[in-house]
Amino acid sequence: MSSMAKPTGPSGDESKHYFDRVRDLQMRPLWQVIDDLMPAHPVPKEKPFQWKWKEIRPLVHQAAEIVSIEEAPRRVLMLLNPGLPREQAASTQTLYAGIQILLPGEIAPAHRHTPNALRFVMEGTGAFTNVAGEKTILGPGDVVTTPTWTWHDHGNDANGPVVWLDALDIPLVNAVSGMFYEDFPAKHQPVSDASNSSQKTYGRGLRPVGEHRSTAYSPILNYPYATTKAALEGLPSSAHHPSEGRILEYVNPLTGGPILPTIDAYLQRIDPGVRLRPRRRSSSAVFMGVEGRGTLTVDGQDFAWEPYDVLVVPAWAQYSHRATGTTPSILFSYTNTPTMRALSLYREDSPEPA
Ligand code: 1HN
Repeated sequence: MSSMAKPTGPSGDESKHYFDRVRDLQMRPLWQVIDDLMPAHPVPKEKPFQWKWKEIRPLVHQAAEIVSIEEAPRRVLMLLNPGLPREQAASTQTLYAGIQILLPGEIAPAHRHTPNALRFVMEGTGAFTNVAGEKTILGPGDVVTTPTWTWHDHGNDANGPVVWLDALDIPLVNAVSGMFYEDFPAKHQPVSDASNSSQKTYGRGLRPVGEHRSTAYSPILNYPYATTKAALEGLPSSAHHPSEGRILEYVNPLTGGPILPTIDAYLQRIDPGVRLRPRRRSSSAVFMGVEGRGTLTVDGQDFAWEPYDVLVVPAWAQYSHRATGTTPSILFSYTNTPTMRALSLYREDSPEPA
């Protein structure tokens, strides 16, 4: 908003008395701050940031030596944005990211909460997640949903550790005072289905007739990596996004919309050597390198990434991708775009490079 003429008023002691009195009564003159309240475009508190997997991986594995699953029922190192207060558990102002490790034989007991979650499996094959009675075995690259208020527990029957990225909307839920949490009365909830039936039905363009389930989130529990990657490789070259390359969104097949009510998620592929067009969005995003290597430039800052590095693109930051390896660059990402759209606050554009 443009500056208004600042009214002249009493001066000296009289003026000080006035402003002290205003402050004492829990008021503040709008005219002193209006320009800061309404900048012309979003000025998010989160900063562009990168966590390098080669630096954080040893600490994730050490966590499993330092603390037992009984002491830490979710053994997670949170990825905190340096621009945000540590107690907010925030990677962006609305999104959380953390890395979880579960050793063979361990159980992360069943509970439910209002924050929505999804997971991207990084290391280990054979652990499982049970969400609302459906149990699925996890492998690297699988994307698993844990929608709002669904019971969920994890276990590891495999031989080695399993490590995954947790994506949640915790800062958003706290900002609107929407947090509810409950423990399940047993470590594991009963298994009613262990055959990936949600994937086999809804993931193939089918739906059970007469079923009335919530369309607020995807009915599919596990989007396996092999399937998503094959779809990505099979995309025709005409399906090329100018700023993202070949990109697929994990969707709710009942609506064609985002996988979760507050979070959308993507897998993309950029051919070796390609530099894509800059872009900015009013949503914030978290990217994770999966295969190959690349450089993500955010507001002029270059972040060279390798697999499993995690990167933050703040709201309205201009970013662009470059694939710098000899093999294709594959990235997973999630954003708060569904939240912004629901509030009629989503915008995007592709400014010319500075
Ligand atoms: C949670 O329930 C999980 O279920 C992971 O694996 C991360 C971070 C904060 C609060 C709850 C999980 C979480 C979490």
